[in-house]
Amino acid sequence: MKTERSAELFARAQKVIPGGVNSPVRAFKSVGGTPLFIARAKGPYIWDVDGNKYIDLIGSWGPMILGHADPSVVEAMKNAVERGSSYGAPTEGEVRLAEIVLKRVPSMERLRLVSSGTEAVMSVIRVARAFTKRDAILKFEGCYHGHADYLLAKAGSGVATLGLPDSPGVPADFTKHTLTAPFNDLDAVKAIFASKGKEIACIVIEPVIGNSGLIPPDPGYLQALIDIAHQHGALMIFDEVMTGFRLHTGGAQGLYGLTPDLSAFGKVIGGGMPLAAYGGRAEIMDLVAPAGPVYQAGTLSGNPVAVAAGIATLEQLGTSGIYNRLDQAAKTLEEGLAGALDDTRTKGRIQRVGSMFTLFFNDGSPVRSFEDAKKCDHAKFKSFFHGMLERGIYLPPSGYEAAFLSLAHTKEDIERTVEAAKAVLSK
Ligand code: KE4
Repeated sequence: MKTERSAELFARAQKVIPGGVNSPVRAFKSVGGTPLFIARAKGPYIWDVDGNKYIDLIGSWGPMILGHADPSVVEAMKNAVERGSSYGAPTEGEVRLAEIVLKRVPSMERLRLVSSGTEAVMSVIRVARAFTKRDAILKFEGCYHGHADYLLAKAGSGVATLGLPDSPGVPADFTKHTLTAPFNDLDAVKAIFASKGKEIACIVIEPVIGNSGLIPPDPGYLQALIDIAHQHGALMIFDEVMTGFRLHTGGAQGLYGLTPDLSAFGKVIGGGMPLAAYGGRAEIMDLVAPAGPVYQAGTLSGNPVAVAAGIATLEQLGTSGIYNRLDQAAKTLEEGLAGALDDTRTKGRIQRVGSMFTLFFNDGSPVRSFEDAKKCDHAKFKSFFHGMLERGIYLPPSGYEAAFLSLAHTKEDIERTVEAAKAVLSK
């Protein structure tokens, strides 16, 4: 596979952009090799600048649930941008998008549009702190919520100790209110609330983790967290940036029938454009300026072109049966990949919720936490990744990421992916 042009561009990019990319995971650091520079994409396919075509199982890390360059989304964006790209003033589209989201996500009574998942989570935590008048937050190992300083925290020595910065440039003071617990471990959460329950403003969680590879919650775990939070006067925040409108028309909370107090959305909601949202109960969200005193603002918040892409995407996702169709296709892929592991006697495990999945190379036991994910064979993932890439299958370049199937992937695309996996694993 010729990738000279990508290599040239990568060399050029590293002279002007840190690491040559505008988001670290794109640099192929954990799998090695030269990142592909993409020329175009359509439906389930992407083409790199050397003309190589791939079946895309990243989908821009989640947004492209309809497939790339979906005609209705392109049309909506064209119509919008011909009327101007940004006004810095309210538009009807923002109201329509908010009404669509509130109708599909019953826990949401108010929402605010912002431009990235990081901004959505950062803002929703500020509101939770204002509403509860508390400072501490509880997050979970292996969950990623964007790059706000205090969320770049790792667990301190004991499970109840305060967070330590997980990146240079984050002052220790900024993470001292960030508590961390292992995912799927209720006892750890009970211990933290027993010692610091009065200080905790909120729990923030990926209801289905996509950022350690795909890790589902144990049955009943999320509801138990909501109950513990409420017993101590804390709020429950679901970070649905990845799961929102991906797993179900109402996100993970819709899939599992749960009611968090606040939620953050991103990715799918913007249809591939820089658009995210946060929201929840009106009594909490009406604290947000200018309705209330909690400040949050954004020049491009509710951008009309991004809103047009979001509305076009969510309108298509409102078609009845569309999530079943996507789930069935993902189930077929999961079964095919599991079959490839069996046929080649490769030790490993597929974990899937809806159209998000990860192939873990381990002894086949469930991956229930970030600790479990770390124990997987990431060297094997690295060679699997490159073997699949050579066969025209573009997986996320890290064993700690979820892959995404879109509504544009055909039966043949799924069969080709499974055949490629069998070929790679039998080597
Ligand atoms: P953004 O600021 O990247 O739009 O969203 C941050 C974010 C928040 N919450 C969750 C659950 C997320 O998954 C993300 C971002 N996800 C990563 C994928 N692991 C985006 C890809 C990247 O960082 O380039």
